[in-house]
Amino acid sequence: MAIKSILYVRLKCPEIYPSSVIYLADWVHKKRPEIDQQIIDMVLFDDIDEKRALVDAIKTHEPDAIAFSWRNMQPFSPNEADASLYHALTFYHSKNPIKRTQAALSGIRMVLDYNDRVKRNFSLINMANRKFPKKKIWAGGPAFGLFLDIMAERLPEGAVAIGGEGESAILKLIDGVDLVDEKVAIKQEGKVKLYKKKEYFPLWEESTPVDFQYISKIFPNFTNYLKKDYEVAIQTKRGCPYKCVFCAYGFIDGYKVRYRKPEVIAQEAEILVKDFGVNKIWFCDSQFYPSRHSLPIVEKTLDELIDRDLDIRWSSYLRIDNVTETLADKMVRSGLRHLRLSITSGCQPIVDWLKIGMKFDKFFDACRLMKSAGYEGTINLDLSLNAPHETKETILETIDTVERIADIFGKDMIRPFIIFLAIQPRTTLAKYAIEKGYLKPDFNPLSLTPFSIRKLVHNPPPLGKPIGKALIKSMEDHPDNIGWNVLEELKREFS
Ligand code: B12
Ligand code: SF4
Repeated sequence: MAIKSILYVRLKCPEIYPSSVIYLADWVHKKRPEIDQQIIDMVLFDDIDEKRALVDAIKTHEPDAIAFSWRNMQPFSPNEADASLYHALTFYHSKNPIKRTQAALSGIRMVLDYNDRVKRNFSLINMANRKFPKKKIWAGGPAFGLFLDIMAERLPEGAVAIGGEGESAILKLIDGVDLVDEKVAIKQEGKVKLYKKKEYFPLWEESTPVDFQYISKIFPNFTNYLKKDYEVAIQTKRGCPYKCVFCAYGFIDGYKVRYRKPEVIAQEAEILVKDFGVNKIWFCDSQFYPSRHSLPIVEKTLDELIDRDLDIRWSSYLRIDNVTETLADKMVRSGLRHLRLSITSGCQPIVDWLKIGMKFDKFFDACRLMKSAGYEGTINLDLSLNAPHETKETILETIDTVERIADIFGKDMIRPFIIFLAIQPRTTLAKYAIEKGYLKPDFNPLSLTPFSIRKLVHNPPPLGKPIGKALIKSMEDHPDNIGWNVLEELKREFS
């Protein structure tokens, strides 16, 4: 059957700009302009209204294909801002039985909510298939990147699940072309068949600014994301060349960095700013400035933004260890507003073991360059205390490093942010955890129970307990300044 119309269904997640469906629908429109497209966003409906809203949209638009886009599969991230981490730590480390019981109950409630959301999403997809059996069912998005096989098991018979970037796969689905060269999973006769992607999408050659006028027509709720100070996402590249042992982004996006053209990125930003009133941007790359190889293109991108004199404030996942004086200056002048620096540890041998590829002498120089370039935003320093090989001494070294960074920028500007290493499948850390016996070889990263959560967070003994306790105490006593208080507590305890 030739596909003439597509309804994109953005499945519910905590509210965030829906870049997946916007980039995808724009791409399809440019390559197959004859296709009639519509976007419906489940974020904007109450749980109770989702099914009705979807059925109404299908009846109104009568699409040939329903393309579900699913963002998060792991809502639990083991960081200080996540209440489920507090409940898990309190349950395991608190001496107060009342608090432990409360934590257990709250933890169970969160797990039930999480499982409920996953069930609701699958049930929407299955309901659409049951009620409208002639329509093609496609499902993709970040949730499928790491868990394609597990997710495809729960899709209806004949549905196609797409892992990772979707541009070439969706055109093949539209054209009815064989999908054997794409990262897809197809469920047939109860069995899931998996295929591998042969070639990544040529991002450079194919880059064009999103046609937001078209997007506003097919996505009536687009305006919801254009409120003042709403963070709109723009992608500037895909891929990251590093292989940090805990990170799965290379598996999702590839290790080769592929760029969008700098002038295209700036044109896209300009349209958003001038025609839609956007003033806040997140460059949604795995890594905005991966390495020195990227320097010319990253500089050119910032030049293009500066030349357009756009009133924007931007942020991104960003490494600064390879920053130059000129780049620091251009970042600041183009509107860099917030730095989130994932140093993970402040101890060089630990950072080396984690294969982060960062040297602290260069990192301190980079901090000084950012400061002299006039950077005045806040800085989140992501710290994964209790990484493999961590000791009391390495934690004290980390605290010392954080204090040195604070000396450069000023203590008030630094926010140490405690985020434990989460064990993601297909990473070296997962292999290590299995070898060490923390995890079973067949661990299910998607099974969230109070017991599995504990295993998926890397916080083993003997340091697990003092770190857990320091964190609980700081979360209770200093909710506005958790990171510094955890570090001070551990400094007292370990010195
Ligand atoms: C940037 C980013 C963020 C930024 C987003 C900033 C912003 N304003 O947009 C921030 C820091 C806020 C963030 C937060 C979180 N993130 Co995040 N984030 C990313 C990152 C690096 C890029 C996502 C992105 O925007 N890509 C650009 C868009 C265009 O690509 P895309 O969405 O993947 O869409 C493409 C394909 O998926 C596909 N596709 C999508 N839908 C469909 C549908 C069909 C039918 C088809 C054919 C194809 C298709 O085609 C699209 C175009 O190629 C990814 C990792 C990665 N490298 O992909 C993680 C990622 C998406 N995040 C993830 C998570 C878990 C989170 C958090 C829950 C973490 C937390 N607990 O705080 C929160 C959730 C936020 C929310 N409200 O939902 C996970 C999601 C999957 C999972 N494992 O659960 C990812 C994949 C990382 C990981 N750990 O695996 N994140
Ligand atoms: S630099 Fe960032 S995106 Fe790249 S592998 Fe390391 S953690 Fe992942």
